[in-house]
Amino acid sequence: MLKIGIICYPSVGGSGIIATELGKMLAKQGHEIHFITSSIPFRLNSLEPNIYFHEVEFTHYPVFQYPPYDLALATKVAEVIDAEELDIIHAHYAVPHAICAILAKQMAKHSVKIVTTLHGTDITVLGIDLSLKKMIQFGIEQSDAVTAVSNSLANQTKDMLQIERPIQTVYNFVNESEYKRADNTELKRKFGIKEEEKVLIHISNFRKVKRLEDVVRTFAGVYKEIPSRLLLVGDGPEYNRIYELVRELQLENVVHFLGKQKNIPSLLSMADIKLLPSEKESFGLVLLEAMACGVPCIGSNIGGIPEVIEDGVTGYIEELGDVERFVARAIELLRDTSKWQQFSIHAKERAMQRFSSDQIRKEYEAIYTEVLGE
Ligand code: GMT
Repeated sequence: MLKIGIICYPSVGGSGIIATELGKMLAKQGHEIHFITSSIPFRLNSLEPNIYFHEVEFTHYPVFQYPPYDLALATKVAEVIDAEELDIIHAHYAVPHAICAILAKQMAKHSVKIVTTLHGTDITVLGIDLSLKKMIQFGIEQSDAVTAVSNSLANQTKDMLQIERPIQTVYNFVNESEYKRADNTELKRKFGIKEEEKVLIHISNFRKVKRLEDVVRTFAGVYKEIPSRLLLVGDGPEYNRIYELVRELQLENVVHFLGKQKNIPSLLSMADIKLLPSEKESFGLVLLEAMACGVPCIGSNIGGIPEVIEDGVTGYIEELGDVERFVARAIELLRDTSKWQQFSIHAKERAMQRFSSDQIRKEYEAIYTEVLGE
C-alpha cells in the first residue's frame, strides 16, 4: 500500500472533484491519502479512514504585496513528505502545483516521486501568459510521470510546449454511486416545471470560454418550438451579462438561475438535454456527470468534447458557435421520444463502461507503481 500526497484546487471545479474522488477511491483500496491544500476539498464531506488533510497556512507579512502562497504550499508539502514518508505526490495542474511539488521534493529528505495531471487547456497550456511557458515546460519535464485528461490535451500540450516525453491520457470519471438518474417528479413540481415541459441544463463556472450566450440563444430557439425551461447552474464572471440577455429576450420566467449548487445529480435528473458549447474544454466533466444520469449532451467540436460525447449515439457534436445546429439537434431529440430514450441509455452505458471509475483508478495505480519502479 502506498502513501500518496494529493495537491489540488480544493474549491468547486472538475479538477478538484477528480482529485478528491480519486483520493477517496484510493483510500478504499487501502492506500494512505494526504490532501495538502488551502482548505478541506469540497467533496471531502464524509469521514473516510486513511484520508488526512494538511492545511496550508500562510502569514501575511506587510513587506509582501502578495502573500507567497506557492512557497507556503511547497514548504508544507516538503514537511508532509518527511513526516509521513510519502511515496508519491500527485499534483493536479502543472502550475503551480507540480512546480511546488518539485521544490518540495528538493527540500525534503525522504525520497518521493511526482505524478502530474494536466486538466485545463486554457489554464495549463493555451491562452496563458508566455512568461509561464518555461515554467510549465519545467513542471512537465521534471515530473516522474505526466498524465492529461484527454488525448486532445496531451497532444496540444506536446505541440505547444515542444514536449518530448510521453504524456499518458487518463480520462476523467464520475462517482457512479452518486451520479444516477433519480425520480424527478417531486423536484420538478417544486421548481414549478410542468409535466409536458422539457428541461435543458447548463452547468459551469460562467467563464467567457463556456459561451453562455450560445446556451441562452440555443434555449431561445428551442423554446420557440417546444414548451421548455433552462436551468443555469453555477456562478462566475459572465453572470450579470447573461442575466441581462435573458431579460432582453424576455425569457426570465423560463430560465432559472440557480447559482452554485451541491446536489448536481438531482438537478441532472430533471434534465432532458445538457448543453456545453465551450470554446475551450480539455474534457468537460459535466458532460460525463450528465451522461451518467442518462442525459444526452450537445457540445462543441473542440478539445476533449468529441472524446466524451459519441456523436449521434450519446449526443451530438456541433461546430463552435453554430447555434442553429445546436437548436436543430435539441429539437430533434426532444421531439423523438424513442431516439431520446436510446441516446439516454447509450449515454449512461458509455459513462459506466468507457469512463469506469474503477478502471481509471487502476490506471493511476499502475502509473504510481511504474514510477516507483516496483
Ligand atoms: O473548466 C474550468 O474552468 C475548470 C477547470 C478545473 O480546474 O476544474 O476544468 C478543467 O479541468 C476539468 C477536469 O479535468 C475538465 O473537465 C475541464 O474540461 C477543464 N477545463 C478546460 O479545459 C477549460
